Formats: sequence, C-alpha cells, structure tokens
Amino acid sequence: MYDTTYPFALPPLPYPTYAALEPYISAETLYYHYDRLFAGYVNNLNNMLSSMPSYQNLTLIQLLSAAACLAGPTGTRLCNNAGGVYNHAFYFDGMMAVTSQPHGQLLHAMENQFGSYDALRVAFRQAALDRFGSGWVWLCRESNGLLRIMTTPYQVTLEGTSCQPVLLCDVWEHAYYLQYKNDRGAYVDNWWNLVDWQRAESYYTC
Ligand code: MN3
Repeated sequence: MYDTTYPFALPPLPYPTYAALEPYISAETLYYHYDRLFAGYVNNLNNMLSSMPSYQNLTLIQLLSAAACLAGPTGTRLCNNAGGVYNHAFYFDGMMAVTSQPHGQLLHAMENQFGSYDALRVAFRQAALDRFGSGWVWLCRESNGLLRIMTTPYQVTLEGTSCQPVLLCDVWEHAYYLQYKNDRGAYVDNWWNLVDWQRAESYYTC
C-alpha cells in the first residue's frame, strides 16, 4: 500500500485467520492490533487528508516526505498517522503463519557482520529492550550494503535516512501486552518464528 493514495484502505489480513500466528502472537492480540490500532491509523490519516486536497494525490511514501517538511502540529499529525500506516503495513506484511529460516544473501550478510543468525537475534533483542517507551526495531541495509539494527520512537519511519528497511518489529506495548504482559524480550524472541524470510531477502537484495 506504499504506492497507493488517498483514500487509503486497510489491506485484507495477510494471514488465513486471526489465530494463524499462534502461539507466538495470540488471536486476541492480532485482532486488536490489526482491526483496531492499524485500522485506526488508516482512518485517522484519511480523516486528516479529507481537508487537505493538495495532499490527496501523494502516495504514502510521498506523504512521509511531505510531513517532514510541514512545520507545526499539522506536520506532526501527518507524520504520526502516515508513519503509523506505513510502519504497521511493513510489520504485518513481514510476518507469515509458517516458520521459515533466513537464507541467501541476507543470511550471508548476518554471518559476516554479526557472526551468526543467533548473534544477530541477541543484538536485536537488546535493541528492543533499550528502546525506551513506544517504538520500532528495524533491521535495515545501509547504502554501502551493510546490515544495521536501528530503533525509532513512536511512528517514526526510516524515510529520509540512507537505510532500506528489511525487517520491522513493533515494540509498542499494544503489540504484546495482552499475551506477554511486560515481557518485551519474550515477545521479540518468539517473533522470529513469524518472520517471512523470503520477503526480507527480497528487501535486502532490491
Ligand atoms: Mn502497533
């Protein structure tokens, strides 16, 4: 949905059922996260743009750039809502109901830079725990081809940076609290079972 324009539509759930990601993400968590939180960002963005006709022909990616140039509360709201839609779309698209393993050039890069896939997960988990409050943990590719783990607060994206997103984990409490309570680390550890490595590889190599 990154290249679509106003009015934005909530994409169909990219899994067969709300229970498809269990036991790693419960049906209740997924339902509230997708149908309430993600849908809420889509609705808020559409409501905001309904009175901003000059922005209605911009894609989601273009809106993020435009938001960065808009000063004041309107820029902040546009950044929060467009970022919330972009980040949730990337997060949900990046998971699937079948467990797979990293492979190809992405696995090779992980092993070269971090020593192993396991070592990368340790570093990623630490980054997730170090992200104070609400935010996101990214595995991204720098312009020189190197992998990097980054975190962003609130609904900040990587647009405007030199990093190409490869993987994205939502570490806002709403992503795990119903099931994991305050144990963000356990949620992140289990989240790896849901990563769509085919998609991650395609983002890494594109
Ligand atoms: Mn979320």
